[in-house]
Amino acid sequence: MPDLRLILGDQLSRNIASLDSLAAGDVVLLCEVQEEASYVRHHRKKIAFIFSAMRHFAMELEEEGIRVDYIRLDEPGNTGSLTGEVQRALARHRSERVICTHPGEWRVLQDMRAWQDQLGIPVEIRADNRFLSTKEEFAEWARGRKQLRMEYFYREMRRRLGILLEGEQPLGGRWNFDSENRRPPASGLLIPQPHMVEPDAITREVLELVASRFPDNFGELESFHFAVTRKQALAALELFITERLADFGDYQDAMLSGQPWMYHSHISMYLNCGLLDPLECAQAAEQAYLEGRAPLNAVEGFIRQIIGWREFVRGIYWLRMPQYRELNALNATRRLPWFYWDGNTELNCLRQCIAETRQHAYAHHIQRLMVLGNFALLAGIHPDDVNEWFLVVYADAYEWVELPNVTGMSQFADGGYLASKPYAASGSYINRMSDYCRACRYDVKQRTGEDACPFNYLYWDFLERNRSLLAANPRMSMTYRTWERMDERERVDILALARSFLDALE
Ligand code: FAD
Ligand code: DLZ
Ligand code: SF4
Repeated sequence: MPDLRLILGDQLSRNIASLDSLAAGDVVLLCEVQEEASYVRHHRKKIAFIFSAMRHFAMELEEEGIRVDYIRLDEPGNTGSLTGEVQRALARHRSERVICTHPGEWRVLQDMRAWQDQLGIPVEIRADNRFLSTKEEFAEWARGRKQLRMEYFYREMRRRLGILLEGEQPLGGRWNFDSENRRPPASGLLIPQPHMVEPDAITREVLELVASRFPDNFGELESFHFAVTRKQALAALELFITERLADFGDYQDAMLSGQPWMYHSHISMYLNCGLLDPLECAQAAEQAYLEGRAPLNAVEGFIRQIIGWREFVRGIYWLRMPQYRELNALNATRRLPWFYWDGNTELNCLRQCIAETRQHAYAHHIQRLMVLGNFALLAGIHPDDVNEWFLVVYADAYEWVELPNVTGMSQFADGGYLASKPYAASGSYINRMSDYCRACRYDVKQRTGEDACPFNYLYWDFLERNRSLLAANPRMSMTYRTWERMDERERVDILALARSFLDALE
């Protein structure tokens, strides 16, 4: 009897655990299902990317001589759910066992765990071998720690993987060069073109399918240029290493109108769906440093994101789910303003970042954290709404990575378990790190008055509103002192402006 080997849309790696020791007659099942395509109303480019990458991956397996059963979304009889499609495939192939890889989301894991009883056959769920730290290793590292700090986890990962080391010590004498990675955008920066792939016949067919089946979802489908095969994703990585990595560090936090890609790598969607492997990305960057093609601050910064942050947030997700999804430490209750969907706002920084997100299903980290996330934090938006938005709009979004970044890093909804202080900032941060304020209807230098930048008064209002939770934090005490030293009249004006702005949001 052939085994049924299930591959999900974000498991498109030839070396994935569920393809290990594949026997000649085994069948590999990939299925496009309505349930996965609509559990949130994903960006249309995200759906197109995943379907096209799935179809290309299936074709490559077939070219190797592997038996593949590929179910298209519009195929007659498609039940619309993973469970239904596994059940149908078991009957079709007379299989008596399912082999899968641990999924990236809690909700899918619950389904998979139920299959054994539901379908009456053994279901083997193999550990996801594409991460550099297992769930168990992370839990062991976290045991007994009240707060988790990425920096300490990262140092252990550097040592364990032997990356950027001189003996046991960090290359260059420091583990972290972040303090050198905060240059504002200089004028006249020459930013290279991103890696772009012309859609082939398979992608074009998928684009038509998505246009007709998901006409009202968020996001544009036009000018789709993502890589959809491993070969293309490797080319995207190579282009980043050659053309952008050297400046990645200096301008990591910089934002410029009309420049969504800056010097970032744009590989998160490839990493997260399995087209690229995290260790190969980190090692490619290390090699560039050793060959003198990129400076240490850039290379260390990039490697930290991949072997540090990416693994760290995944560890937290599996350690703390399902409770983590319920957290709302700051008791934020407001609904997400509609302009997050249509971009119709006078706040230029938000308008730019939302427009780029709609167009590309991408925004870089500082846009997500210090503009889009920061505003939601200051305005007290309910974490459920913020999480839903971030899960919908980015091509790299799966709950294992989206939820800790939103609930933990951006919204401080876990009360400081992941981040030592809230990433809350006034307009002056955005002004320093971008050119957005120059073309804004608001004045970033003003704290009060009808032209004052809303980030300015919302920032102080946020601190005042959350005083009981934040004032004891030693990293916040200077800020509270500045607020308390402010003229009483100004403080009253600031809070009143914030109140009327927030009331108008609703
Ligand atoms: P680069 O800046 O070039 O970084 C290189 C790689 O490092 C990325 O490709 C990514 O794999 C990894 N990385 C960097 N920062 C993080 C991080 N904080 N967490 C995990 N991996 C990281 N990333 C996602 O992959 N999916 C998400 O759904 C997601 N949601 C986010 C939501 C918020 C509110 C914030 C603040 C961050 C979120 N991130 C998410 C992290 C980060 O913003 C993206 O990984 C990054 O912007 C992807 O662009 P890039 O590939 O050009 O990254
Ligand atoms: C995101 C996504 C989408 C849009 N569609 C599918 C699909 O049709 N079939 C599939 O197997 N996977 C899809 N995915 C990815 C899954 O949602 C992902 O595997 C789970 O969220 C677990 O991370
Ligand atoms: Fe954003 Fe304020 Fe700058 Fe306008 S002035 S772009 S609202 S930070």
